[in-house]
Amino acid sequence: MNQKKETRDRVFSERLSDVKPFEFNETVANVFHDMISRSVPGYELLLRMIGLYADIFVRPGSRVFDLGCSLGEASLVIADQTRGRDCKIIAVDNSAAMIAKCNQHEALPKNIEWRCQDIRQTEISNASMVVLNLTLQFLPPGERQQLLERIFAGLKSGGILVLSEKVVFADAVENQRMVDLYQGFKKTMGYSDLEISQKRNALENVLVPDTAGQHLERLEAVGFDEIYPCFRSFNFISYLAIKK
Ligand code: GEK
Repeated sequence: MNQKKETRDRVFSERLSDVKPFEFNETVANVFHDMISRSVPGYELLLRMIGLYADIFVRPGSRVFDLGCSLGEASLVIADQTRGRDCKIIAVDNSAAMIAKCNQHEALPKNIEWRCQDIRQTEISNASMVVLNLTLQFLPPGERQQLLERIFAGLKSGGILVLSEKVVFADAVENQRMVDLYQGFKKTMGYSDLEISQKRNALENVLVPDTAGQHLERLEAVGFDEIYPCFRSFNFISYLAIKK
């Protein structure tokens, strides 16, 4: 089997008698780059934007937190953009399989610490940048505000939070339209109807999306002074939130 075949996401390609709740286990970690690249419209662009923000906002002597780092792609982009800037990147994920793969990256930048930890336990301080790239949606809804409060408290003045999320829409027609467009997008990326519907079932109650309004309200409530929805594609949105 060649390398390309091994890393193609086929996790939901066969009909499953029982679709279990989605887990970030070794099977998923092995194909995760392909899975997220084909499942999130604009994923590569989001990484480029994170690199741009790092270039502008990361301060020497500060720390960067990549919360729910998966394979560490955002951390690697940030490390590349901030080379020689004396900042420490703390990349956290509670999936041991993901962190094991992070440690296998070639030519690892020395200033990234890969941490297998629940982000609810991560102490955040002296941060000039915190990234929640498609992670908050996996926390129980009742615990999201508390995490954002801790992030805000741990950010230095002038620091930023990048919050990217899948969203739902309060209006049922708009919501269905976006779901249909998103499923159409996944088909253009090579997923079958079976893969799309089985993954959707597996994510039910595991990925619980908020509305864009809920995100805005929460970001304002915790104290962010400037909030920009810098990216939007179907039912995905990414905010740049700045602490004065
Ligand atoms: C990227 N940011 O490529 N503590 C730690 N990690 C968690 C927790 C938690 N409580 N809950 C979920 N995760 C990445 C992509 S993926 C998004 C992020 C997706 C981790 C989980 O193990 C997974 O690796 C990640 O959050 C979400 O830029 O798969 O849609």
